[in-house]
Amino acid sequence: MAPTILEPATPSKVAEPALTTLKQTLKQKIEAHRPRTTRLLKEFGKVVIDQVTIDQCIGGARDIRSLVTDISYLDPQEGIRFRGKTIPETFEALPKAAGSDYPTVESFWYFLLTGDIPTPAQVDEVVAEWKVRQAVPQYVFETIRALPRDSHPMAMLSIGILSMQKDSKFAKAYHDPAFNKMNAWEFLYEDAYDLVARIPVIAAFIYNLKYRSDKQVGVDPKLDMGANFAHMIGQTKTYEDVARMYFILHSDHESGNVSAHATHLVHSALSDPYYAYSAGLNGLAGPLHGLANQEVLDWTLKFQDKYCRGVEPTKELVTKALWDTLNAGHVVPGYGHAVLRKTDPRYMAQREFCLKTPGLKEDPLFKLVSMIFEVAPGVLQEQGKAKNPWPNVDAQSGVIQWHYGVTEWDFYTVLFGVGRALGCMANITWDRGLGYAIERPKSVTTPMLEKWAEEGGRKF
Ligand code: HAX
Repeated sequence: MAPTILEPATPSKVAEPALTTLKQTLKQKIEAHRPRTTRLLKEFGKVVIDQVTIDQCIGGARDIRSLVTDISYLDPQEGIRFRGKTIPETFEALPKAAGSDYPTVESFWYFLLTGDIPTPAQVDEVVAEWKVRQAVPQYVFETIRALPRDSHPMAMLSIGILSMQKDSKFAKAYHDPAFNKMNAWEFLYEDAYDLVARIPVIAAFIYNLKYRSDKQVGVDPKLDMGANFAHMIGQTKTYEDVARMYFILHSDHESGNVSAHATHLVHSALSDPYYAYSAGLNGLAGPLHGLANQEVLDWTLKFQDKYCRGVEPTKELVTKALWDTLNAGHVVPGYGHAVLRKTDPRYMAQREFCLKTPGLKEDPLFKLVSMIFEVAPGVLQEQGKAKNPWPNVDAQSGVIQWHYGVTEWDFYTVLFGVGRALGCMANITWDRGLGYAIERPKSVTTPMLEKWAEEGGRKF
């Protein structure tokens, strides 16, 4: 007989997630790191490391040292280091995919999370786990398919990621009495890992939905992430290294850029990774950030159409087109950076890939982009506004995609978003591991700034 009075529900104990080598290593690293953060806070919390000026306050918080991450560091002159390694050192150190000069994305994920170069056996373990985690729930595809087909692919990606929130292991565990500040990261990690494994499958689905008449290709369980992505979007083997290189290069750029910062900020309220990365993707979709790679192609093709009808592009024509862009009040996409003060090493890594890949260096689009590289820094210097006249990652990335037949350039930011997930998810796993606080900087008003300006500074 059914009971007439409902018993109070017994709190369900959160299931202990399995400890793989990666998770075990991460657990040891996080536990070893925690006392360092605690000591800095407790013993040195009031040590001054920066000051804030009015132009930083109005001008996008540029250069204010107020975020911590050990996943990557961006030096204005040298460029990015992932876990202390430059891009060439990273590619050199990690175990390579079978028959490839490039590492698997899975080995890079291990490296980003732990700072350790995984052994081939550890990489195999991650590759195997990745294949289990990459199963995307059917409702994600249905959600994306319900959107107007002319939605931007970044909107589709962001919504697809957000739709998985209902199954967040972190959000579910939050309400369990067994959830606490020490183990919270373990549930975060489960979602983060699921998200990085699923996002390439979702991206490939969007590609096929929008540009290949919804002809979907299932995952091939024999392939690593990069090879599988190539397979799913209908590419041949030659694209596999493009995918591996591209996702690794776009993964992380320390934590102050819009996509990483938005992800960190939203997660700092203990919103789960699906909420957080959907927000990160929404920031990446801006033309001053990740959308710049689409803008570069748009600019370059319009240049060919408008200035080069029946004539070869020349430096004079490129110079004229650049000035026309600047005089119309637009930015030159793919040039400039908020932190970097030299050519982006991610640009150079992709340029080197083009130079060593037969067929690519002869591609007219590559030649044109190289010509822009020769001319644009001088034009921007002459204009005298941009603090950094050199190209960033986005100036080169579209050329490679275009060469391999991925010519739908409004998809390029989605590719960026697949790679950026690795850095953002590694970062918020550590945010939780170290118990970083909810983010909440302080605002001031314009009259306050005016008063402090007249007084020569704020009196403390
Ligand atoms: N073309 C024209 N003008 C530029 C410029 C460019 N490529 N880069 C900077 N400027 C201008 C700025 O618009 C600004 O003008 P105002 O004073 O009139 O506002 C002035 O130069 C000073 O800007 P800055 O301090 O050098 O640059 P910011 O830190 O403010 O902005 C940006 C950095 C990357 C947003 C900027 O360089 C830009 O808009 N570049 C073009 C878009 C682009 O390539 N974005 C991708 C950047 C890399 C990235 O995040 N990838 O995802």
